[in-house]
Amino acid sequence: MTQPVGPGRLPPNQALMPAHRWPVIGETEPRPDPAPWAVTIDGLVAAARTWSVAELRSLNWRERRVDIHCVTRWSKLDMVFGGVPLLALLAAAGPSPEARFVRFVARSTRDHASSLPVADLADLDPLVALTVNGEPLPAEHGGPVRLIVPGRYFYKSVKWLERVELLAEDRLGFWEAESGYHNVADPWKEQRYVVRDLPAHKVRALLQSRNFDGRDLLSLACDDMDLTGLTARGALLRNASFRRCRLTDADFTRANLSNACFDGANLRGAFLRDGDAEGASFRGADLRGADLRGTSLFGVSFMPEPHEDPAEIPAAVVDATTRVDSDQLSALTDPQARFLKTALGQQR
Ligand SMILES: Nc1nc2c(c(=O)[nH]1)N[C@H]1C(S)=C(S)[C@@H](COP(=O)(O)O)O[C@H]1N2
Ligand SMILES: [Mo]
Repeated sequence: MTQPVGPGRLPPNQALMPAHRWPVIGETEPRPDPAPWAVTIDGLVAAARTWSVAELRSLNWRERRVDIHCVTRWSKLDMVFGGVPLLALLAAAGPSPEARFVRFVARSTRDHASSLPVADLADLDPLVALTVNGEPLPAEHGGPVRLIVPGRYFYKSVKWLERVELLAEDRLGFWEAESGYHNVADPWKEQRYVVRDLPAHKVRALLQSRNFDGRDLLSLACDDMDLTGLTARGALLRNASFRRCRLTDADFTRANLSNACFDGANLRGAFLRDGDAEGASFRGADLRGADLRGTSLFGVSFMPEPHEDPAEIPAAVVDATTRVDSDQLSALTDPQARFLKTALGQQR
């Protein structure tokens, strides 16, 4: 069941996850480490401080109702997180005047991290969270302790927080550096990605070759083009736009298409296998004969959202020749899954 959402609760181009679902995004567990859990604040502070989880529990406990918005276009409203305000911990450590950024480091095999400007902390009021909806945070969702940053895309909310470092200069976090995620991440301004600027002549040559194999083409814009037979195997096409393109028989095997837009594109017979299409949009796209097996479809939209005009944004053309594994349906919001299931059953 999707509960009705009042106006102004969902940032642009976000859709609600059903209440009972909370996907695990990115890392699924912390780095194995026998050391007891502790959160340390260091860097440009008067006195570095460390708190054990038990100590955190005994500090200024606060419960906070937070709406979470993932950059891959799903949101969950009214999550209640419990923990200690980051500002209370910072006050105890005493940031130096030259500390302008705060970096959050996870107990993670890849040293997963993210950062915020110190100047934004008073407004955002992040929480060092230990519980969700009254229960301890499950490990896959960042337990025993994660950061919650209200008012930012959820990638700023680092799971398995163990270090808070005050810095004079910013250091890009994991997603911000690796995936072109926007360093501010305000969902109300749709600050999802930075735009990678390729010189126009390079873009032209690339489009003429119709070969994107293995290329990093974040946010590439190629609306309204004839790209029949394009090969884009393993290409990084996050946030790319292919609106109304001819992409018949295109090969996007193992491509990263998260948040890409294929609205109105002709994808008949295209291979979209074994890739990542989280948050992508296929509204009005012709997907007959297309193969999406093995591709992650979290938050994908195939038909207009309730607030959109179906005359302007029609539903995708999907039938029994479109190939999707049944377990991929569970990654969709309820209305999208219902639409796809019905359409897949149609013979033509
Ligand atoms: N340590 C760590 N924290 C992380 C990530 C990660 O991969 N590793 N992914 C981020 C992203 S992109 C999102 S959307 C949220 C997902 O949190 P969830 O798995 O609890 O839904 O965690 C964020 N924090
Ligand atoms: Mo995310």
